[in-house]
Amino acid sequence: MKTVFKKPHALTDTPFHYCPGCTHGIIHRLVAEALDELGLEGDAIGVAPVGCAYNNYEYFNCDVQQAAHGRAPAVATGIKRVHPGKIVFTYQGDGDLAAIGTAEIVHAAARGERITTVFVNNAIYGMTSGQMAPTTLLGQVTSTSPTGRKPELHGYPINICEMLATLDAPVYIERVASNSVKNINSAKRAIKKAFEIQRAGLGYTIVEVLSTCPTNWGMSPIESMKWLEENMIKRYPLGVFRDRTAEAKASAAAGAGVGAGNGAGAEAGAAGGASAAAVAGNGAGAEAARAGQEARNG
Ligand SMILES: Cc1ncc(C[n+]2csc(CCOP(=O)(O)OP(=O)(O)O)c2C)c(N)n1
Ligand code: SF4
Ligand SMILES: [Mg+2]
Repeated sequence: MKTVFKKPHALTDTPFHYCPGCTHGIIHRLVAEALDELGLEGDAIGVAPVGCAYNNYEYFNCDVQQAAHGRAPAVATGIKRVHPGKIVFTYQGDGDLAAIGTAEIVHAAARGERITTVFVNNAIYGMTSGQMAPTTLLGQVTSTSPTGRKPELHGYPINICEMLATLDAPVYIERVASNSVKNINSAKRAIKKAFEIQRAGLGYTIVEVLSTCPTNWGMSPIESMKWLEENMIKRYPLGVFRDRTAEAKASAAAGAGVGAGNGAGAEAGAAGGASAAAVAGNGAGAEAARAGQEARNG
């Protein structure tokens, strides 16, 4: 019999523990498919969050290090610097990344660490039973905003991609969604591209995936997909917020240091040298890259 559909090899056979309709499982699959297709499984090291995906080391068929809540980018930085030839990715929820881990993600991105972040934004703390997250929408009911999120009480949602796109170093920032076939295909393309950029040693990449939490949103799986489409995408528009792949490649080819000896490059990058120079602004190529980005940003 011809096999037309199978589990990616980069996923183990352990069944997911996620609730019905939760898109963490879809996003795991996309990461695994990208690793398979790029032949990276043996070279990948994941960093697991604290949140519903805390035990994704049971699911990914590669080494995965658990980090304390919010600290995945710092842990990934250490792993990547010790193993510059590996593909190192963090997998983080919005409570993990945008609340307790805000400092870590901003500084890892600002340093241009050559890691990839898969940011799963479901607008709520799923694991701890539905508290408000920094990404909770205005008016959204959560267990800690029972009458809806109010700006005067709870402040405004944080758009992580837009915020990180104000930094010089990131090479690739894209927001995608997990609610339709079209959007899931696009999410896969984005995750794969991020890994390819990391494999080429070009710099920091992040893919935000809008996700569902039917359990804590109090909805059926179908209603939650609809809610994501009608509410989350309005607040968190899908698209590419930064793509300096071409510029970073050109700088690398011109010998600016990106990708030239990952270990040394990472060290220099941290000190504001090679990798930062390639994407951020010490050198003609980088100046051009910055001008191009500014033009795109309007
Ligand atoms: C230092 C620390 N503070 C708080 C917690 C409690 N905690 C566990 S998971 C979590 C939030 C998870 O939400 P998110 O990161 O959005 O992941 P999700 O479950 O929604 O995927 C919190 C606050 C913890 N484990 N450690
Ligand atoms: S609580 Fe929410 S985020 Fe966690 S597994 Fe269930 S649906 Fe997914
Ligand atoms: Mg969450």
